[in-house]
This record gives sequence, C-alpha cells and structure tokens, in this order.
Amino acid sequence: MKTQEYIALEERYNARNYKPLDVVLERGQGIWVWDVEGNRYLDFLSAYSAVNQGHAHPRILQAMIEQAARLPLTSRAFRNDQLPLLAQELCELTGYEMMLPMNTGAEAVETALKAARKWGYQVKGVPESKAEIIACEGNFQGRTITIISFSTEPQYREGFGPFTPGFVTIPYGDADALEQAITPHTVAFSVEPIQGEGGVIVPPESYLRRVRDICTRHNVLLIADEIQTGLGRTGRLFACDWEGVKPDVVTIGKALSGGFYPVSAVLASRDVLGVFRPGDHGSTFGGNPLGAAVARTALKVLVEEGLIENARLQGEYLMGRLQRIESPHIKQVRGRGLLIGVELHAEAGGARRFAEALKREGLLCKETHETVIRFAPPLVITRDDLDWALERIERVLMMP
Ligand code: IF1
Repeated sequence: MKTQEYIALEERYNARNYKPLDVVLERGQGIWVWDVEGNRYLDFLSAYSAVNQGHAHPRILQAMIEQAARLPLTSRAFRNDQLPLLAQELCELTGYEMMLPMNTGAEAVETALKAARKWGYQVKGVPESKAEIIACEGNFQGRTITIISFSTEPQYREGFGPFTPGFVTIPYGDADALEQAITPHTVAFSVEPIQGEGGVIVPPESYLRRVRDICTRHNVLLIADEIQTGLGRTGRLFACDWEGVKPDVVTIGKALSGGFYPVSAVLASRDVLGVFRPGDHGSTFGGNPLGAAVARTALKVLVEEGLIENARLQGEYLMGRLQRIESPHIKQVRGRGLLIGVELHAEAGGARRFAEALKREGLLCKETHETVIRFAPPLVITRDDLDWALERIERVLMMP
C-alpha cells in the first residue's frame, strides 16, 4: 500500500481530530524515520519529546521484549517486581520522596491536581469544596475535561462544557499576578517551566524562583508540568533546574518510556502524595511491570548515555546557528536545550508551509500556533546531524 491509500483509509475510518503532515511512517531508528515509500527523514519533533532517547533505542527495546515475555500486566490488585525498583530509582534520580505512576501525561496532571486538592483540605485546612488552583494563560496540560477547564485556547474547550470549577488563570511569566491571585483557598499553582504548545514560550529570567518564593510564603503547592520539558529535553534533568527551583509536585511522562509505551508519574514529598489512601485513586495499567521495566531502562539510557548533557551542548549549537540565519521571515528564535521555537512574522504565510517544505527536504517538524516552527530532535543527535539539518533549515527559511 502507498501513502495515498493509507491516508484515504485513515480519513474514512478514523475520527478527524488531527491534520498530520502527509507522511506515513513505518520504521524508525535513532534520529531517523522512514516512510512507506522508503524515504528517510530526520525526526525534528521526537513525538513531542517522547522519544528523547531516539527511536527504537536498542536497550529499551530489549527491556521491553524481556518484560513482555515475562509479565506485562498484573493490575495493582497484586504487587509486581518492577514497580518498586522504578519508584526507588526515579526518586533517587530526582530527589523526591515518593512517586505515583500513571500512563498518559493528562493522567499524571489529573493526579497532581487531585493530590493538591486533597492536600489542601487535609493539610492546609481549606474548607470542603473550596479549593482553588491557579494556572497560566496559554497552558497546555492535556485534553481531559478538567484540564481543558483551565485552558485559555477556545478550540480546546468549544463544545466540551460544562467544565470543572475551581480554576483561575493568570498571565504566564508574571509573578506579581500570581501573588495577587492567591486567596486563603488557593491550594496550588500549576505551571509549565517553558510553555510548549503555547509556542515554546520561555518565561522571564528568575520567574520560577519568584514563583517558588511566593508559593512557599503562601503555603501554596508549586506544581511543575515537566511532561514535555523534563527528562533532559532542555539540557537539564528538569527545566526548573535551570533556576535551581524545586517544585513541590512534578509531573513527567512522554520520554519516561522513551516512546515505547505510555508511562507517566507524579513526583512529590511524602506530605503531598501521602494524602492518598488505598482506594482513593488508581489505574488498571498505571505501575504495570511492562511500563515500569521500560521506564527504568529509559531513565538509565538518559543518564548513562549522557543525553542530558548532549541536549545542552547540541542545543546551544543549534540555537546559535538558528539565530544567525538572516531570513526576512524570522521574528524570534527562542527555547532552551533542544526545545526550540522559531517564530515567524505574520507576513511569512504561516509556519505550516515551512514544515511542508522541510518535509520535502527530508526533515520532519511541526508548526504550533500558526506562526511558530517547533524544533525538538531526539537528544541522541550529533553535531554532524545538526549540520545536515541546518543546511536544509537555512534553505527553507530563505525561500520567498
Ligand atoms: C496532542 C501539543 C505538545 C504536554 C504537557 C501534559 C500533556 C502534554 C506540557 C499531556 C501533551 C502533547 C499532546 C499531543 C501533542 C503534544 C503537544 F502540541 F498538543 F501541545 F507536546 F506540545 N503536559 N502534549 O505537552 O500529555 O496526555 O498527551 O500524554 O494532544 O496532540 P498526554
């Protein structure tokens, strides 16, 4: 079957909740993917940072095969021999006291919000059903009804109400706005250290430090969504590390499995995650031995293969080269590590046509918010690979 036949089938039988680039992929290895016609592409999106370790990483693949053959799923009705080791290794790596495993990013976010509310009632003493959580304009934290309840993007909400109450939004990057929005009922402030879907928005210097200080003074939990920015993407384990900030609660997902399997988690202190008692919360697949074994190896790969450091080094190089492109279309290049957004001028004709042109050049990336091209290659990328990519990016950005 050829590209157009696959597309026709998908358009006919699959809900049209996406408008993908018309490339049908069938194989991936490291930074490269191949389509059904045999064309090779450099993956400059990494499944939105889920394949930080590169496609089909051999060590993670081996762990997956071995665990799949041994025992994929127990449910949490019984214990398994992988989850305790993942919990220990993850907590030791990140410096948190406890973790709670889920599957998708949205589930981790929901779990963090539930933990924060319960913490608010049990520990902070907020009156029943009064808990308030503050989020930022332009946030993207998933697609559930509760999460879109605090989205400020009309398309994510339209037709999906009524919404979950208890959320307020403030401008991103504005610490004073946070201080003003806090009431005695505020239990948490939920923030992305860099807004990914928002257009790779990097907040002003020391924003996270100020936010940390405000949350501490008001006894409000600081929840960082590191689902996209975490696990090496920005050149540190967590993007919050750049400011030396330790949130009370961190959500991770995506690259936690190296893209093999949905694995997410909430990290926090015993004070916060300790609010859950048996029966309060759970998931059929969360903490399953297959996901746990895959995640354990995905974390080892990240650390032992120096991918976090590589993201910082290659990110600096890529950013520097992108900033030196003298294209009339470019308004701003921003980001951190290997999470980079190239914002185009309104007159450039939209980011989509540049993504399409890059695809024809053999490089896959995705536009966000009409005018931003997002670049996020796997963290295993080398300088030579970047030079290969930059030759094409420069050519495409110089087109009329
Ligand atoms: C889609 C976007 C990225 C996230 C942060 C939680 C989640 C995400 C910071 C939820 C998910 C994904 C969702 C995916 C595309 C992708 C995306 F463009 F939509 F916004 F990465 F930028 N927190 N982001 O970025 O995680 O439940 O999906 O596992 O919805 O198409 P999930």
